Amino acid sequence: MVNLILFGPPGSGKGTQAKKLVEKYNFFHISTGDMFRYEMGNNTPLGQKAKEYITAGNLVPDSLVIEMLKQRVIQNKGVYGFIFDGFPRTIPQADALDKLMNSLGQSINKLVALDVDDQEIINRLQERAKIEGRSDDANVETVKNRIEVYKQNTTPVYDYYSNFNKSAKVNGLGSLDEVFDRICTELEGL
Ligand code: B4P
Repeated sequence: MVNLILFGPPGSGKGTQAKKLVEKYNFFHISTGDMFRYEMGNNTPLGQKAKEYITAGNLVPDSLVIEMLKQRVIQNKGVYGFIFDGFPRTIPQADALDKLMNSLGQSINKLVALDVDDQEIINRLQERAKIEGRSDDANVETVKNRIEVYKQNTTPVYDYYSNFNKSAKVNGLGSLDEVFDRICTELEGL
């Protein structure tokens, strides 16, 4: 079983590349962003709580994210491998994920980070705002806050897995296929 974290700033291509990885390797895809959008779309109590954070470009509190993630993993523990997209985004989330995987007799094999500069992120998310109308993409100040939150709270997760020689950075610029090939190269030999 291979378990992968797909990492990177907002709009770096995590969700886009996760779909391609699922097609090729049959991973079970868990996107905490997609899960929250589902909850918000259905106006559930969790969705209502998450909405104020997401709309402002802030992280949803760890306790809410971790509980939601745990349930999804445990419900699907027999799969070939998980691809975690947008999780973990903080050190407490990384700790919780490691403990959860340990309790299932598994571990994270690799973290692949997509490297994309701030201006490209802003351009991509402005384009996506026109197509998908996501509340957290439309306002440039909100996008800038998401980038700042990523730098402050989320980049330490890259170093956390570097300590175990599990982190790798790939260039996230270029065509979808070019980025995909770079990620696949990192997965060789796992
Ligand atoms: P996410 O859903 O994870 O949002 P994201 O980072 O914008 O998605 P992603 O990075 O996958 O988008 P993609 O590049 O595929 O999270 C949304 C919010 O939920 C967070 O801000 C937070 O509030 C909350 N949340 C989620 N998880 C959380 C957690 N663990 N803890 C706390 N809060 C959490 O797509 C971007 C665009 O770029 C697309 O339009 C795509 O077409 C385009 N694109 C992709 N690759 C490209 C390429 N190579 N070239 C050109 N364009 C490309």
